[in-house]
Amino acid sequence: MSPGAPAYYLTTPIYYVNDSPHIGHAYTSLACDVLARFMRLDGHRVHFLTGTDEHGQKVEKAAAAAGRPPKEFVDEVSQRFRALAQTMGYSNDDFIRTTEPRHIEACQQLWQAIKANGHIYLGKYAGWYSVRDEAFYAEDELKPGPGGQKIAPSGAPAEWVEEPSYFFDLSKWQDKLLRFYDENPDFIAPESRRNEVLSFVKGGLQDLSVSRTSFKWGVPVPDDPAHIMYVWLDALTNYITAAGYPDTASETYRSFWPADLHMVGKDIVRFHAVYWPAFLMAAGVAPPKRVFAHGWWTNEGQKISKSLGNVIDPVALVERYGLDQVRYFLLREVPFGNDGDFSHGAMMRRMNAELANDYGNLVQRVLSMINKNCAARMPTPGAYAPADEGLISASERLLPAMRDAMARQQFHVALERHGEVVGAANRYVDEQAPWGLKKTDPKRMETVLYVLAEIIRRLAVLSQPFMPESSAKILDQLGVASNARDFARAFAEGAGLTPGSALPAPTGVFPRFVDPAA
Ligand code: ME8
Repeated sequence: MSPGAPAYYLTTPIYYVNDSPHIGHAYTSLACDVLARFMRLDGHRVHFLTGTDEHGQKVEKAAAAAGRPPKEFVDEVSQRFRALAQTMGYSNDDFIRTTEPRHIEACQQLWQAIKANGHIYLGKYAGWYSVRDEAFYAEDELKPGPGGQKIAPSGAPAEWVEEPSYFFDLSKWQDKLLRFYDENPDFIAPESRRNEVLSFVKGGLQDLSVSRTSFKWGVPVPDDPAHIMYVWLDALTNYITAAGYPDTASETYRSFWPADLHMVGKDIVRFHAVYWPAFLMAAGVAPPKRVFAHGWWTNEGQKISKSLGNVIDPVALVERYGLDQVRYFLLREVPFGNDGDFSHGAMMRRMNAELANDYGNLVQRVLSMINKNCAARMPTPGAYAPADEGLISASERLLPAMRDAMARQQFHVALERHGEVVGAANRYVDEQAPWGLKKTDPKRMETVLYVLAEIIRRLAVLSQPFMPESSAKILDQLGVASNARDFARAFAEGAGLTPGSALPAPTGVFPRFVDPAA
């Protein structure tokens, strides 16, 4: 990648290490991974960050419940998130942990910058706090629960807290934030989340408590270590830590900050789209360019929760169905941004219909015909007929169509467009019936098989971000060199397969899934 290539910095949330990773965490990171791979193949210098959020009362309590010192506990659980990243094939460039010295330094520097600009003052917090959400709530946001409890909109219980606290003057940021959203209409997506954030900010903002004194597991406030920083101020700062902050003159910082995209779930949009830009503006640091808040997965119609015992383990899914199959399903099944329901039935339907029958069968039948009828060599095409031109130009339009969908994080649309070209290619096979041409018109048979091999090359180049292993297998079987698989080379004028080149024996790429329980 040339140093002059445009930079692209994207992040996942950093996950709490109070518990093992589940499908929800895998989903957000997967979406980022696909985008990171797409942008790399599309000529960008990508920095893809994920990591773990290791401070705060929730993690401290989880460590205590496990009977372990917090540091020992977070070391172990963080490792599980790292292992998940490997199992899922994530291509992250960095993995940040908030207990690292580089991060503690960045938090303290950011605090000092906000304070030096006059936006932090000492006071006393008396109000509601939910440890599970690590969030403060106003009285009118809470509902009564069993045993006189107060329940937050997320369903988490809140408790009354009274303690000395530093405050961030969030109430003064309403107009500046509204102006910022107005000037940056793409800052929050999708539209529904943008509207939610706008109405929250228009409703008026209260100063935010940004330090706690009743427990110790966190980053000490500079010059007043009896206070530790509010875990969200600590956590959000990870995004600039990993860009090199406070070294704002560094090459990494200048290339990658402001981040191009923070990908998050809809549960934490307020922290990312309200508090975070306000903190940054208060410190004189540019806010990120975009926050995309995706929807929520349920399991066979039920909320996913440990107490219901229906947590989906992504590793078990990958073992059962295959990595690329899981990657494909999660991003194809649900319009990105909407809520979605996981079901094994839907998983099997998609992998059998769209991967095995449509994409897989296209590849397999074309490669087998070439192997059998063209002596395992890439056929030599003659002049193209209108049907050939039609299919070739549909595949040419696919790159810009997918690029457009990916720029809007519409992963399902990118895959839908891809599936349309697969469908068109399968129809072309049926219409051209190359198996019947061997005796009647062998030159035409070669042209048809060449056109198909060429379409498959393009389809496989474009499915790499979603299904890296399977796409590589297809490209290997077509004899495409590994340095000719990025979009610029694969779609350059004159790029194509080499007639007469020897091809390996074809092997299936997308097996049909037979349900052992059926
Ligand atoms: O909130 N469906 O961490 P967290 C879809 N540490 N996505 C889901 C999901 C589900 N059922 N469950 C979880 C935190 N997620 C903070 C973040 S960032 C500076 C700090 C995903 O471990 C989704 O991305 O609770 C959600 O936002 C995130 O996991 C919450 O992870």
